[in-house]
Amino acid sequence: MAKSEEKNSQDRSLDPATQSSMADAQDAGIELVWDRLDAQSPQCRFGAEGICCRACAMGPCSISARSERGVCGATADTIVARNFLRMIASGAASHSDHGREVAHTFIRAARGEAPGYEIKDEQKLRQVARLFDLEVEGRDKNELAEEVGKAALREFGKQEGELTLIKRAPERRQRLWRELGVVPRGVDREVVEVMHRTHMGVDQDYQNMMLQGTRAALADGWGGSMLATELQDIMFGTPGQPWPEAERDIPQMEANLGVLSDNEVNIVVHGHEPLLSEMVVVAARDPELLEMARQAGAEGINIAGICCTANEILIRHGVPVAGNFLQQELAISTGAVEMMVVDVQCIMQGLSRVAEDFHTQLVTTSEKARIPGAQHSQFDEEDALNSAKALVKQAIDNFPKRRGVNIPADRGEAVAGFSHEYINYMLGGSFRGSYWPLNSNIIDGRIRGVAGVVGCNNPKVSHDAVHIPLVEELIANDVLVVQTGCSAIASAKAGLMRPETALEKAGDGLREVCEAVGIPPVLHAGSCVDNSRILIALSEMVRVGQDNSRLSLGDDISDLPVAGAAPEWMSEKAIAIGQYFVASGVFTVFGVGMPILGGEEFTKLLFEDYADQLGGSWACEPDPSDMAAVMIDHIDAKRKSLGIEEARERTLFDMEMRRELQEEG
Ligand code: SF4
Ligand code: MSK
Repeated sequence: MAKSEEKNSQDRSLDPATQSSMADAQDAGIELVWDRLDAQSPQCRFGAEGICCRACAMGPCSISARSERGVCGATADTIVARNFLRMIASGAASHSDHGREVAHTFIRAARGEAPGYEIKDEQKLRQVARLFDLEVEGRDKNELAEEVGKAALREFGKQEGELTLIKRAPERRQRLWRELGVVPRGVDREVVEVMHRTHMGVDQDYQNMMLQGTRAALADGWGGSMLATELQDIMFGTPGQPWPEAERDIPQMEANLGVLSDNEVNIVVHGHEPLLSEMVVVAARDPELLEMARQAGAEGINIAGICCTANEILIRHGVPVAGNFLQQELAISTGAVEMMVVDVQCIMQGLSRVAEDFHTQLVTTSEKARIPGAQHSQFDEEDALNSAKALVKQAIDNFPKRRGVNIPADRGEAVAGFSHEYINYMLGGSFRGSYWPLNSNIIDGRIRGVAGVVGCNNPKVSHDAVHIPLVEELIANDVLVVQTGCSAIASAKAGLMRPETALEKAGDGLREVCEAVGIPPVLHAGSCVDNSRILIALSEMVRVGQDNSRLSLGDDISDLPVAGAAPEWMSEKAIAIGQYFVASGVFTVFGVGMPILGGEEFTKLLFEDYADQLGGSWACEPDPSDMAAVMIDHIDAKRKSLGIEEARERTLFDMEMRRELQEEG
């Protein structure tokens, strides 16, 4: 990019902490993700449109006016479909392998072979055991947990039949999936079959391929991801559930680089699996280690998170969040991080280069994810607490090596951890917990609908600058927003999950409901695998209406006035999530751009035909206001079909209003 076109930190991010840390890093000559994007620009058009194939050594092939087919004769739609399916497979594999690791640890915890881990949520253990048709009455919790863990593991390797948790979906949805032949058998089987079908010379009908893509995506949402969430809740506690009863509440927290401490040992945990980070949180409270920190000149030990490991420990322990995806390098560049402990997924290799310029020790902990230049300390779940303590001790030893810190002051306050169970409790109380108040408020129009806003950051668009205006516009239009992943962190930083601030920005109806119930209009539901919580919540909204016709919002998820969005997506996991939401009946909009537009027929299938076939479809709208518009239009159309529409204007945001909101915020 020519110098005159170079963007400054204000163009690159909406977030003031990111802007100032980025400017400092630029002054210090530290290479960041944005610099590497510039070096890669202009990026390959064929890749961006999904019409590049390197599935065999006759290629690589790309589709253009000059060559409309690959060497083997593959069309643009076939190539786009292959690439898209492989993204789904990778995303589903990542979430599901996370779930598999949790299941292994779960079984060891139940057997007493993993000291430090325990079965905390017995109520949820029994609920999940019933889903697997296990006998629960009079069973010892550890014995039952071992059976649940084994049943969960079997879901990955099943060859025939149906994934068990599919039965949590509304009946009509299950029937549709059976008619289409897309009910997943076993998680691993569906991922393997995608890889087979997309091999050179196998499936060459994009519609047929996408049936398998749908099956693999459903194996993620209603399989691997849902198992990860449920087993983690049972082991570490369901957010908002009582352990002990007196502590029933959800955590208050702070988010942004400003949570790093200039006088404490800072350990940043980053990635997705909470198995080790849960133990790091425990180790950081150890009196011996705290004393050791004091002797090293620090006032304490501060644990903060990045990405979804952050979300996992935040929603259960209120541990602060240092930032979302695009802030990982900036956290190290503050000079205040003694150690960054990473597990799997969304960890940039660029971290090791930034860490070289500072005293920060970058530590990989999973056999599956090593980084040249980083220390590898294999996490041993059978000795997890001692593994965690050894890392904390090493971080303390690193504290005196600091060479000056520069931490931006910005941090946002939030409440977080709205599990499906907690929302149920908040709406209806512990004895009659139910979604009926939500349905009722949607029917009477106070709440227009519900939106799931999830996903990553992407340096191709200004950081957080699509998430925040979108969420603001949705709540101003009385749409209740549920969030996960880095999108949730964006809203937490911006104060949108702080009830008082957020309520000022909500429409009158939504504000009234949130004030009455005591929740913010933007709910943090957890990490990327916790998108499965949203599937369960949507199924509950259908079920409540089926139990009581006065509260009916139809008999399938596709009838509900809801929509989904991943405004700044970047990972293959986001594509898997998008497809399982669409296949579950949810209209889902992606920002940034989608690598399918080079396949006209394929794009039509996803953007148009799916509305009839699956009851949910994809859209792509990079601008936040356009994104809000299509989501609200969809919600209004569903309200009309349900006969609960009222003529109402959409509150449109122009630049002036946006500026005012930023200033107020
Ligand atoms: Fe080219 Fe066909 Fe080989 Fe793909 S599979 S690289 S389109 S020859
Ligand atoms: S961490 S998948 S950048 S949301 Fe789940 Fe964030 Fe996206 Fe990773």
